[in-house]
Amino acid sequence: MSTVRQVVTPELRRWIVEQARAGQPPESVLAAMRASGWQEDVALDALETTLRDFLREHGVVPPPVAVPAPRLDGSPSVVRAADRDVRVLMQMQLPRVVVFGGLLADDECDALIALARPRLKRSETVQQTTGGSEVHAARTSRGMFFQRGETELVARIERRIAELVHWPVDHGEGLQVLHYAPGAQYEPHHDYFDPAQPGTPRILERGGQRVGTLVMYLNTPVKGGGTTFPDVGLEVGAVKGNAVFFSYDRPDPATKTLHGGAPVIEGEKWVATKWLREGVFR
Ligand code: PD2
Ligand code: ZN
Repeated sequence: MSTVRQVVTPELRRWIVEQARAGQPPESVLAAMRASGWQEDVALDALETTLRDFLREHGVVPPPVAVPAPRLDGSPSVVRAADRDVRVLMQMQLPRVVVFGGLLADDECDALIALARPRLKRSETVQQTTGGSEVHAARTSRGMFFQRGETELVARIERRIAELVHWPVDHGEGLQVLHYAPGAQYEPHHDYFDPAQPGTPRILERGGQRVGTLVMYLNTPVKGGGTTFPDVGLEVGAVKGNAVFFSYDRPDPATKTLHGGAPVIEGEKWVATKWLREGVFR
């Protein structure tokens, strides 16, 4: 068996675009490439990169935009965020991920849980086909949203986050609190809205794309419940008061920000998520 890797030719790329234009589903394009002798991995790679470039050239995948970003030049161990010193525990460039220690005080975590608990409902996911929302099996947690600035505590945390990642308070969605019972998880997903989905334009009317996420841990599960980034084999442990921040400068898997909530094995898990938009979220 030959191990020489085949090279994708411009002719193959043109042919792939023609097939896509003719409405052929990717699986049949792939099958046709395999039948004419293309190696599986080369065919898949050609399909993915050709279609991605095609979508970008045709304005379906927008160019990179400015994103929220903590200022970590000089690798400080602590950064000041409004009223609090926050530890920097880990950072990564691609995906852009920063893990913070002590973003929230223990009593702030407890107070958020107490405020959220009576308002929890089965979590819904934004329905990208229509722009509405739906209950989804991939998300077995319960959740609720605060209004931005709803209480003095929520407003204080929002100001802290805004200073931490240098992004205006009014570009943030309302804080979401999620509760995971044992066995509950959040399967890997991207937080940005897929530009290819028909419901996305309606979602983007309110503040544009999501460009960053901050997941704050409100308790420490006994086992499980970390936040995973499968593209890079990273798992951030859920530790009370800590937080994981990640940003994505375009709504594209190239940002490597696929992430999920690992199943809670023992104990329970509470998080508060702040999603940040490109523009003012109303
Ligand atoms: O709770 C988590 O770890 C988690 C994982 C993936 C939260 C989110 N996504 C989110 O709120 O977007
Ligand atoms: Zn997420």
